[in-house]
Amino acid sequence: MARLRLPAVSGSDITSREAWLNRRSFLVSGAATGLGIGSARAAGTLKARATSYTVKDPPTPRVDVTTYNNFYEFGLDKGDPVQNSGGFHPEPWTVRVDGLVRQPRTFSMDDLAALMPVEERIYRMRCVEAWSMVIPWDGFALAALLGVVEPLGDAKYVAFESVLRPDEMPGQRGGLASLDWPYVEGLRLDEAMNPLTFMAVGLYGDRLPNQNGAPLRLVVPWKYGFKGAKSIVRIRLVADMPRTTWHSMAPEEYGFYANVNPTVDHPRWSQGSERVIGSSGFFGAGRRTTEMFNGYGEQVASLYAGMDLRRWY
Ligand SMILES: Nc1nc2c(c(=O)[nH]1)N[C@H]1C(S)=C(S)[C@@H](COP(=O)(O)O)O[C@H]1N2
Ligand SMILES: [Mo]
Repeated sequence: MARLRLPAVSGSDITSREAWLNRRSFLVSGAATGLGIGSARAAGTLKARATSYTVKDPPTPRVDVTTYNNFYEFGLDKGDPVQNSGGFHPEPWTVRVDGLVRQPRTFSMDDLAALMPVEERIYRMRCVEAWSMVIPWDGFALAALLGVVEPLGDAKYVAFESVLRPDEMPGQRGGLASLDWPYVEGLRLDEAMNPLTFMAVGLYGDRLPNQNGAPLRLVVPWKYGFKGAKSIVRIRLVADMPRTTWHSMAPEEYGFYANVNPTVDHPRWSQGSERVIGSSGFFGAGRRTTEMFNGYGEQVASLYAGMDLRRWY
């Protein structure tokens, strides 16, 4: 880590999922690539359209965005993904988009580059562990991609599957604490079609580093960060709510919806405020109040009209 940090003694750190996973020591569970976007361009630089999506808070320094990560396929500690992902190969890569669609299709990253103009979006990201960042992503709206495959009328949910490569991902080779691989996340179809829902292929104007989910990852800024599956190989349109990784691991702690909500605490910590990563300072500084829907209520609250968000957390 290039930056000096406070010792990891805040409540959100000591009760993190990592510590919890280690305590549980449950049994080991079970155990693709011409990325055109960027590769056809000069030295990894994405030519993104300027953003119309931005936030008041300053962007988190790039060094923090790329060294403080959650990507359990590469290990449980925040520094593990950058440390252990050097042998991961995000090129060549394909993503299969199928299920309840009229035009199922396998896209190479070159196909995506040709179909999807890249734009920048500066989004807030709030992890369920009560820390946050502001990240300048480069990518395209998921709705544009789904439009290409034409969802059928009976499609109600979208499932996102991360890559399974135990040879390149040490966290998938088991150990005391392991998730059920591959990592799967999901959205309701109307959430997936919301203009905010984004497929990132880059950050800070360069292709995604391995540790941030190269070459393609989901970003859903009004939901907890775990909804944003990394290194996606398959997107499936389905009729029923998909079985998602964290929700099936601990349903009472990680809801399917996982909308950022300061009034619904995690059973083991408050969600009322968050530690702002990259902000230096003494105790008390570097925290902010957590906002309903992470500040995106105007764009997404109507998706949940009439729903009890305490029950559907
Ligand atoms: N495949 C996969 N995707 C994942 C994770 C993971 O462990 N595996 N962690 C999630 C969590 S908990 C968060 S907070 C974000 C972190 O994204 P970042 O490291 O790019 O900030 O990725 C999410 N996507
Ligand atoms: Mo997270």
